[in-house]
Amino acid sequence: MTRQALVRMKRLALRNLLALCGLFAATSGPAQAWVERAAKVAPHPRQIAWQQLEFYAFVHFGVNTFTDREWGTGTEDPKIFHPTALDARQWVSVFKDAGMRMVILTAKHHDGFCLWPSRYTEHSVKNSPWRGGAGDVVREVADACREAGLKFGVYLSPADLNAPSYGDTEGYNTYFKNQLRELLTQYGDITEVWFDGANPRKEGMKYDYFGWYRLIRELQPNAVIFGMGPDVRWVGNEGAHTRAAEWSVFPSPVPLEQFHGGDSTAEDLGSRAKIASAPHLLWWPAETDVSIRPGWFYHAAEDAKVKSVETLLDMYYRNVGGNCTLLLNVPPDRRGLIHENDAAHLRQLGKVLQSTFQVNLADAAKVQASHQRPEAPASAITDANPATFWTTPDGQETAELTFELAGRRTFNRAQLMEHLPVGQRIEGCALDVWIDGSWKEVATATTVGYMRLLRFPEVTTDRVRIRITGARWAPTLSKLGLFREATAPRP
Ligand code: FUL
Repeated sequence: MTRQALVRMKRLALRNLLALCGLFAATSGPAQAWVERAAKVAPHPRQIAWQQLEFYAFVHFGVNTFTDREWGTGTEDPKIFHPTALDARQWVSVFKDAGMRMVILTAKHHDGFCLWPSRYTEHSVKNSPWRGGAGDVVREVADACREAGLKFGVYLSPADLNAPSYGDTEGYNTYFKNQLRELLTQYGDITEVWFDGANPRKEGMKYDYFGWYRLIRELQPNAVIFGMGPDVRWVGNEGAHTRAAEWSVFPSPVPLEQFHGGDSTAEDLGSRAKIASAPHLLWWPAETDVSIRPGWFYHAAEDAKVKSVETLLDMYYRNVGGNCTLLLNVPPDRRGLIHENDAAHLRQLGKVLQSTFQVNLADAAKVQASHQRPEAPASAITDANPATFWTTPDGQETAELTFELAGRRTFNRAQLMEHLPVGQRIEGCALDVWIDGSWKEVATATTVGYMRLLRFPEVTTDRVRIRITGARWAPTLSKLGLFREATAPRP
């Protein structure tokens, strides 16, 4: 018998004994084994690197910018694409000031117009008056991102209303892969490839999803594939609505090799009930796409409808702080610039984020844990090293952690992070503060995942406590942050 098998047997024996005492009665048996399995589904390193980008820009730009439409028809004359002052560095400087770490550009939207001079169609910037037909928006944005240290990704619409082959499965898939190859080989590192839901659909058209994925893995192995793809899930709506419990483990009817996305619109995607009946469990984490304006493309009539700094900040807390990444669309105008209103809101947002999260008031705190492992002690939560983490012995799914701060501190925001390389585990947690001689609960949450941000009225104390009230398996934490958002309303 191997050592591992022996440990497993001992664990089972202990569980049975505890079950006899009634302690584990509700969580033992095959259902619990499946829950344990879900808790141990681990992300691919490329998915972890992607999640760490947290907040990034979506850029919808193309012929629709000039026709004032949201969906083009494919019959637009390329000559209408004529930005007068396009400056990708201006876009990227606004995005960077907002705290964003990547830009995803609509290289091609459903109308088929290409923002790069593709060899495979005449329907592109090369037949526009912009830069005398010698311009390449994809290149200018990719270069500006690289210069500023931001990642770059591309949106390539599976639907193409201009391509004569659209509808002819074989011909169109070849055309599509040729264009994908251009984007994956001519512009340096691509961090995310974005495939939307393939609307408008064409009768009889079958997409060669697995051929696309093979090409991406071959040419850009670190890129994640969104949507109709295996790496990143659409959160399920375009209104930045987040679930109270956002699980990155997704129940799938098929194994990963056969997976090309699934319906992610239900409110409950990953609860115990959902995973219990799932034939396969996949790491498929959520990305939220939402626009700073009502539309995805720029419309002058929406200049006064740019979301307020308060709304954007609230979306940041709920999404980045709710185990999703936030892909915020900011459409350039007809000049080819980010409009002054959008730029002002984004820069203000960046200032608030920067000043709030600059100083972690939990740094240098001393931690006591009800349970820990010698190789994963609670001190790892405050050691400012994201690679180290705390966990409990196997079979221990609740715990209490008490933090003695370096002095009395005033804060109104808390940040919890799990150690994702071993899976997502926490199902419930609470934050207490020591006030006037007793513990006072200030916030509770369900899942944590990559990051949970908690908001509560300002408190001043030198002691806080985290209670892990439930987990699918031995819970982990790699970080506690305590912060003060100065602009938040006072209690
Ligand atoms: C959808 C598209 O139809 C919209 O135009 C937009 O690009 C949105 C982000 O994805 O599927």
